Amino acid sequence: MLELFHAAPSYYSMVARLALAEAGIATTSRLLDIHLAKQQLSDAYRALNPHMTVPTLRGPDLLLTDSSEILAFAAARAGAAWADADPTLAPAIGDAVQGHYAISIETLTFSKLLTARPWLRPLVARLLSGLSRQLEQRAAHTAVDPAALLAKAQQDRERLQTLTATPAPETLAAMRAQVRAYLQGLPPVADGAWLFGSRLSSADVVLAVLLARLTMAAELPLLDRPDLQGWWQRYQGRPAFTAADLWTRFQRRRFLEALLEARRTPILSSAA
Ligand SMILES: N[C@@H](CCC(=O)N[C@@H](CS)C(=O)NCC(=O)O)C(=O)O
Repeated sequence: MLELFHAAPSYYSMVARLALAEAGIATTSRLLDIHLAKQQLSDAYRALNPHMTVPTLRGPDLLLTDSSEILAFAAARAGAAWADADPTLAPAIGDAVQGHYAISIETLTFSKLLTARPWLRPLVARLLSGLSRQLEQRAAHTAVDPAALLAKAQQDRERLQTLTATPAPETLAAMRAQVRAYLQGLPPVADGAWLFGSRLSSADVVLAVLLARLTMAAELPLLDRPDLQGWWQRYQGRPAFTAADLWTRFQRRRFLEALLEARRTPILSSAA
């Protein structure tokens, strides 16, 4: 059985959940609390995923530590059921997937949050700089891959820089332009079809997660193409959309329930 380590509201976990659901791949859910308990930073999880991020997919002979790898795995398993299997379409699908990964979802989400609630800025700054300091202190006192902890601390400092060096509304405007250009660059979609014809593709999976996030951030007006609006309506009716638990609004109760469930996650119970 495959185990999916993920977090309920996490964007890249949703990419993995949707890819796996669309490909009909069953997994055991292993929820992580990446927000309060920060289980992704634990040594047990670090041994599994040195990037200290979710999602991770683990199987008897498999360890995938990035959503793009899980997406590619799902596409390979789906075989001819997905348009990715068509060599004439694969390059364009690959470009659409890559274009999606070039968008910093975190910058989009946080610049929106800080534009709407500027008073959160000092809190976010304190949290991120506190986290960097804690990681640096841990790195100084552990023999377990301290370089990875320092790299993560540096990443948090860079996040802080991105969020505070430029006023949030300016960052948000740049993110909106990038997302708009991405959506404009997607192929025209025929009535009743998916992005690359009658078969689903990896690009459909990432687009669905992106649009779910735009909806949650009240940024769906960026989607002004009627063909893609029709696509989005159709996509939300797919069984996998429900099965993958794509969040289109923040669900406080579910968020807290997932944190509680995460406390019981046997992170490495079946490891060597
Ligand atoms: N490139 C990675 C990015 C994963 C990622 O950034 N995950 C976020 C949640 S959406 C995370 O784990 N954040 C926790 C952290 O960075 O400490 C992927 O596609 O899997």
